[in-house]
Amino acid sequence: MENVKTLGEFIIDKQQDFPGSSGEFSKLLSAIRLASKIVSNQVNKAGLLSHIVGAAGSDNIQGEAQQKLDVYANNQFIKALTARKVVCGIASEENDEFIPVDNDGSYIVAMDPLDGSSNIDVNVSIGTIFSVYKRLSPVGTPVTEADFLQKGTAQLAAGYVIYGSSTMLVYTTGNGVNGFTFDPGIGVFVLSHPNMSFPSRGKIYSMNEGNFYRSSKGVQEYIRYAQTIDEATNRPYTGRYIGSLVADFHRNIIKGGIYMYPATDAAPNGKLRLMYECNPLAFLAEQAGGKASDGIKRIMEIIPTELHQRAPYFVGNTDMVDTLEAFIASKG
Ligand code: AHM
Ligand code: MG
Repeated sequence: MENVKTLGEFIIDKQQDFPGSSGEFSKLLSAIRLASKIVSNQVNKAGLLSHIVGAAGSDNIQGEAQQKLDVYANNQFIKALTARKVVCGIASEENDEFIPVDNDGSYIVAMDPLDGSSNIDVNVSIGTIFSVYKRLSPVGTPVTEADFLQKGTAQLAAGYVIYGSSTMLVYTTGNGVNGFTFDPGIGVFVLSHPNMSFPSRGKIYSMNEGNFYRSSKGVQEYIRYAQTIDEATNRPYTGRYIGSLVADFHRNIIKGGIYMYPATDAAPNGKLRLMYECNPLAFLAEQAGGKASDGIKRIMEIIPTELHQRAPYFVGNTDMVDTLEAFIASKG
């Protein structure tokens, strides 16, 4: 194969940009790469494997039913990250408390091991979301909750894996966004989408519009704006909602658009989790020239007070998020 750059090679190249680095961070990314391959392999045959499809019979801390594949993916990522001895702790959407790992590890990982799990049983795209921080407490001591409760701006890396018509791993270390497609024939991720960025103009809006009347006036007005015919501004926008954040985000970064999960009467802080979903995709969005907001302020500036905290979430093309914020500022 000519001109093919694998994720493994890419990680090594990037490590050489930091002479003297210990390689710990590369090991961490390799662990994520390995777990992604294992989960991808199971996702691809989910319909065949009764031990992997369906409810696990347990709830996570948010009271949501865990799927067997949620639990499986969680275990695989934890196992891979633990084996490399570079992570001191892991916080997962599927675990009530953070998991202390290795006192000598320098990094912490926050993750949603399988996002969009209501789509597993119906063969629709799902994903993994991850975020990496440097610990605050000294190496060699037990990890503390304060190590996790850092602002999104402190992220060293963030990314997602989409298990779609093909599997892709997309990540940033704060130097642009790169996407790698998994080639199952040779078992490697190949750089397929270098330097990803939102197109200059977006025309897709993604929201569960069943929540329309539960949303604030500002959000309702923005949706009406999105549906209004105005050729000069490319409207009406196209409505697309998969119900898998990773898949909706991935489409929007490629085609241009805004994803919205607002606060609702039923869920005053929205549904999505700041640390596992909002912050990592906010980091990617900003690195791709986009923006992420809770409707008023920058997502990555929110100081988390608890691991499983939620936030209203608007992410996508900068101009679209700006307009949405303007509607919220004037209508609430
Ligand atoms: P999950 O982490 O339990 O899968 O929940 C997050 C998912 C997102 O992927 C998706 O965008 C959203 O929940 C869909 O929620 P809704 O069904 O309320 O539209
Ligand atoms: Mg999720």
